[in-house]
Amino acid sequence: METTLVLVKPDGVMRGLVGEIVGRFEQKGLQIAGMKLARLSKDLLERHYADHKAKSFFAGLVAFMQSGPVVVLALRGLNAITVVRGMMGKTFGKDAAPGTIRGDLAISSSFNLVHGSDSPEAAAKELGLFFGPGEVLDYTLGNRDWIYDVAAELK
Ligand code: FUP
Repeated sequence: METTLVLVKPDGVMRGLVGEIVGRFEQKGLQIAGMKLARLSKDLLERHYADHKAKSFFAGLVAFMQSGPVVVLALRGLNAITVVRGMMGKTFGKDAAPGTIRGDLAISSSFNLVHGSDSPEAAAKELGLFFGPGEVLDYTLGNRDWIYDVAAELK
């Protein structure tokens, strides 16, 4: 089982797409282990996007991420990091395949609806940045035994 950090970005919140986006993850079988609405500080975003600090789009990206509230999610499941990245699609909606969140719901080359951690190391870092102690929960989904072949997959 992996837990990954997902953000529904300000364009997703402002366009009323939170339910659609979170619903896709739920329908896939991913478990919501943490979820909250937040306004992100510049300091947090600079730490989150530290790898992009030298890029030309950095200032615009930070401004966009502060332009409205975001939904912060911790999603848990088998291969959750890779599964979520696949569901998001390519970085921008203009390039992303139909069937993906960005491919179905976005067309911009700046606004792209969602963020998802891209590696186990990034997930650990980002979950620590966005969630405080006790905000990511352990519980068993009521339909878990129909999402997974528990005996074979969750040993
Ligand atoms: P992704 O992992 O698909 O979210 O995309 P990246 O990690 O490559 O980029 C992180 C964020 O930087 C993207 F969500 C959007 C932004 N970005 C730009 O605004 N312009 C670019 O040319 C590349 C990325």
